[in-house]
Amino acid sequence: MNRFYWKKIIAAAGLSLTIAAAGCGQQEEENSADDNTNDNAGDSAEEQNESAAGVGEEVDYTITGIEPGAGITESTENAISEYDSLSGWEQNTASTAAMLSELRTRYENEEPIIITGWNPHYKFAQWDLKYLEDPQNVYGDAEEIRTIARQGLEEDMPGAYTILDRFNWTLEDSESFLLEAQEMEIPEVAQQWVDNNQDKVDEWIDGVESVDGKSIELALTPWDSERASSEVVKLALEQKGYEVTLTPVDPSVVFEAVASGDADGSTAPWMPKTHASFYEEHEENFEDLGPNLEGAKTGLAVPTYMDIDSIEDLEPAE
Ligand code: PBE
Repeated sequence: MNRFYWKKIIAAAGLSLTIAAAGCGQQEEENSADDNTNDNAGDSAEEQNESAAGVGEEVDYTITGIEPGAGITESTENAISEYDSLSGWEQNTASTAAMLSELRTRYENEEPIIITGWNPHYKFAQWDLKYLEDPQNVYGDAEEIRTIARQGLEEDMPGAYTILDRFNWTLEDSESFLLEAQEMEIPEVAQQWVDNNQDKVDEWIDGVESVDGKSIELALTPWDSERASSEVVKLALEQKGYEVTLTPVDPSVVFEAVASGDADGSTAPWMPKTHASFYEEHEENFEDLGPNLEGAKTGLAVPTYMDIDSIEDLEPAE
């Protein structure tokens, strides 16, 4: 892939982030409130089924998804084809901002909604949400976020390679960062995080030789979790004299760019499920430096006031 192509895709990815909340019509309010007042004692299997069938109808057999190019969008298409209970359902894709705005509105009105959800993200701290059980393991139990490097980076920039290889933080680090980022710009939160955690940064940069303005380009996906990790790694690399460019693109392009050598590395891949198809396509042509965050998760999620627990509780569309 040539550089022109990859830069063009960047523009497209940037654009998709600005798509405003798409016209996902408000659901009628009838019935929805009643479903939440069910006394557990009365929850026979039959009643559960009834209320779950009601959910399907109330959400118009639609899952509120995010960007079309996200890994979780592909996982959700797989879920729709693998679960009988989702037969005839659709996934509405627009943007993360549109999904969050729809979630906010529905939540405020205690109306049902089924979203594609993931951690690390602030939404579980902001709203009472639960993942639906996924007995067929389409989304996997736990994901990890990994660091990848282009072939030859270790020889060309051993110091940068070492810092990328060592970079890791926890789910808690990332989620408290993302909560802060509700009030501040991500680069500012990153600076604050590094100021408060210089001991961790010191472990990553320990013994690494300083360079004088060597350029390094990291590809990332445009979600806040990856903007956060990339900004933190950028600051760590800068402490050793690297000049770091961060380029947000779709997940497929992250892998293409690192595999072709157009980008030097990335802290954005989610495995073993979310980005598996892109990973497997390019696996011969990049180096996997292992997890930088463990305990990530993706799946279908609903507000806890909804009376369903599993994807299998749903009913196929007629
Ligand atoms: N996400 C967040 C992305 C990766 C980071 C789970 C929404 C996805 O590709 O699905």
